[in-house]
Amino acid sequence: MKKTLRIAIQKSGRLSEQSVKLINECGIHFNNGKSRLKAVSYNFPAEFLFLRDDDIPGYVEDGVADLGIVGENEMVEKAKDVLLIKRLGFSKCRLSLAIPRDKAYTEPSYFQAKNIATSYPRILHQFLKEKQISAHIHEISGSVEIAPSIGLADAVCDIVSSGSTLLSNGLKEVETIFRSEAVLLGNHQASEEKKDLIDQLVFRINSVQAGKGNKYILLNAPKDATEAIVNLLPGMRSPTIVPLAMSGWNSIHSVVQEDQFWEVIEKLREAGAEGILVVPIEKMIL
Ligand code: PRT
Ligand code: ZN
Repeated sequence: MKKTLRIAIQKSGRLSEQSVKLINECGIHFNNGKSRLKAVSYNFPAEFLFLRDDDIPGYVEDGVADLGIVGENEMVEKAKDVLLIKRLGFSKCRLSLAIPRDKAYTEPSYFQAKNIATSYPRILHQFLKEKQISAHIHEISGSVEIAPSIGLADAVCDIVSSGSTLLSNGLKEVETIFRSEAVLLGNHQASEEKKDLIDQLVFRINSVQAGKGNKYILLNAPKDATEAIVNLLPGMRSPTIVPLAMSGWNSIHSVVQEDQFWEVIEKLREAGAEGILVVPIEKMIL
């Protein structure tokens, strides 16, 4: 029987939509009724388990799932024996210590003998140990941010994204102890056949990510400006140059990294480029 990859993704929460979107961008599709716990892809040998994110590292460790998508914070906190196969670049956040806004803060020794509420006792314990601070960790599973105002703790250690939750609870972020994003997890016991499927999936994810990090650029340039412009455009090998019907002009095509994009555009204009078109790249095979 042909092997099928089992991939665990969050059923409903901050990771769900983006996890499914990434899988779909990899050309893997499935029909999923909202309430279902399992779905089978109709165009890739994979099936999907929809679970709470807390359970995913354990399912992957046990081999119930071959792969899982969770926040790196969850992976480290659960401390299961899993492999981090790939960082996925979405659901970025940080785990931070925060204290009431009106308290003065200079350094981590502030937390000595304090009560800290968190859902991440393991990661917090590690930080406190490194800083040689002895504090009391009060583990709670949700609504951590209200702990100081109800007298449950002196400080919190919680996930922060925009910072507005802390702000609206009268808290200020004073130390970032962990940075996280969604990650693809695997286990040690994958068979050769499954490893092949995992490689195929990772190859597709790399192509999707590379496409997102780059733009395809087309522009027109007078022939005498072509060399200067080509020098600004490295391309995957080198830019494509096509003569325009109008004599004395070329069309130049290339790929530009997203993070260098505006800087390059400015220079291209200065060098005489006209009619610049920028096109998103869906996938880029490296
Ligand atoms: O039901 P299930 O157990 O599956 O989900 P969950 O409630 O445990 O997790 P969920 O869906 O809230 O988050 C899943 C993952 O998303 C987390 O493990 C993080 O890796 C990541 N992530 C990214 C976040 C945030 N951003 C985030 N902002 N997880 C939680 N938050 C919460 C945070 O706890 C705090 O309450 O949002 C609030 C802070 O947000 P800001 O924008 O106000 O700073
Ligand atoms: Zn959870």
